[in-house]
Amino acid sequence: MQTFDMVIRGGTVVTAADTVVADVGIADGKVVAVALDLPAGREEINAKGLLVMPGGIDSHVHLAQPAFGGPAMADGFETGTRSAIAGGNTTVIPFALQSRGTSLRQAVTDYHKEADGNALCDYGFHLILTDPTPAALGQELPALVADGYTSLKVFMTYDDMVLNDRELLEVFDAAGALGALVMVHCEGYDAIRFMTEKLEKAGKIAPYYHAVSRPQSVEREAAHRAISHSELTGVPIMIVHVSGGEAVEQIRWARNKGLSIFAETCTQYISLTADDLKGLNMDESGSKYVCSPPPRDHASWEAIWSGIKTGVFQTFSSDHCPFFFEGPLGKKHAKARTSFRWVPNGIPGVEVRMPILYSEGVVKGRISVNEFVALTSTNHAKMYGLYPKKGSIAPGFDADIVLWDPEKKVTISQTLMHHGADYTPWEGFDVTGWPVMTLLRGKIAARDGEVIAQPGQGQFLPRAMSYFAKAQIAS
Ligand code: DUC
Ligand code: ZN
Ligand code: ZN
Repeated sequence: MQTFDMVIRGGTVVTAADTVVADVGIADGKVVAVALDLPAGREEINAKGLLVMPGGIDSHVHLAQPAFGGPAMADGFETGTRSAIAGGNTTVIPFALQSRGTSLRQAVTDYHKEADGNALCDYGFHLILTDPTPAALGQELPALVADGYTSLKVFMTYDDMVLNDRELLEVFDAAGALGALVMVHCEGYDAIRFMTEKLEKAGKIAPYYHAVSRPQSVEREAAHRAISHSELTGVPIMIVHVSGGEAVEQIRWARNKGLSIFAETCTQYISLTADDLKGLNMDESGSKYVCSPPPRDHASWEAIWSGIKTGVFQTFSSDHCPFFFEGPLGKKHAKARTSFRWVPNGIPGVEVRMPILYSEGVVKGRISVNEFVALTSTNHAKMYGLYPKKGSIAPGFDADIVLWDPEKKVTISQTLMHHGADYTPWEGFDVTGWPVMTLLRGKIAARDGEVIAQPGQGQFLPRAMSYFAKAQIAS
């Protein structure tokens, strides 16, 4: 008879497909049984009244990354993954950024030094390709894809990262030949530069003007251009951090045309607005919300929800990109006060992604709990080559599980957070539904707000090819 290291008993097991009351039997870090009335395990967890869901996979986080006009980030791998676990996640996929003039392999080596031995949850890496030399595309990329770095991000803006159209086409082509998935940051470089300089000349330098400098048209134009390049090369792409209805329309149009365009949205685009950047009396507290693309308005929230409900978006991520608010490294450091363009660009959110989507989505009746699981876990695993190891609860999957109290009411506050940043953009935001226990490969990693997992418990995940990119190439 099967023996279990642990049985999670009597909870409501939710996957992307099904909702059933069942016990979950775990052995050697894997789910081995989902059934009624399993025999006793060595350890028993009473999950009555709780949802038993796959641990969250946040496929868009930045840790220990020196970029985005910022000083050092507020999170390295230890605090960032601690925060992830506290928020119900068991896997994150941060980025290994290639600095121009250096090799992709060097970037991967450097980020492993940051992550290995420090991470509390499992992790993979996307590459960020900023220097698409023939060697990078022809030699390094094939070798890295073979080693399990099967996705890469490119930027259409930022001085030190932007690729021109020819370069984008070359990267799409090279990635497509390998079956790697290309993630695209869609905001137009020249339009942003033009607006930034114009605003600064007019003395409009407060954090709020960050949002004015990159309106939806800037995202829409870039999204359309990326889609056109995808069409020309025949290579699927994932448009990340989509912020509003104008880009949604482009993606919907492309998908209706039969193009393989995938898309991600993030917590801030259903819960923050550009008005948050104003701060009190236009002071620098608006910088707490500076991220790119910027949060928009209530109409955009509705457009994003419509995209979520109609399948425009496969993944819902945090784009956790944490900076301090106070201090010489903070968002209001001396130079940042001279113009919005110098405000470190990003916000911390890995810990609140699941609670905010659950509360705004499931509790308010916009999505089903199964869609919640797809958007926060299963689709990330499928999109980024982690399925069927991660992303569901069924025999053979890693026992990465979050026990979720669907009734628990919490007011988000910095005092509850485990991240390294000194603030949360969602201070005072009320949610219903909260993770009460997180299991990583069958071991309790967090319980009732206390993180138990230790640095080094997280394992590096070499990833297979994207299920979606592969499927599209095959068809
Ligand atoms: N893009 C990201 O993906 N994260 C933070 C800032 C940015 O421009
Ligand atoms: Zn980006
Ligand atoms: Zn990002």
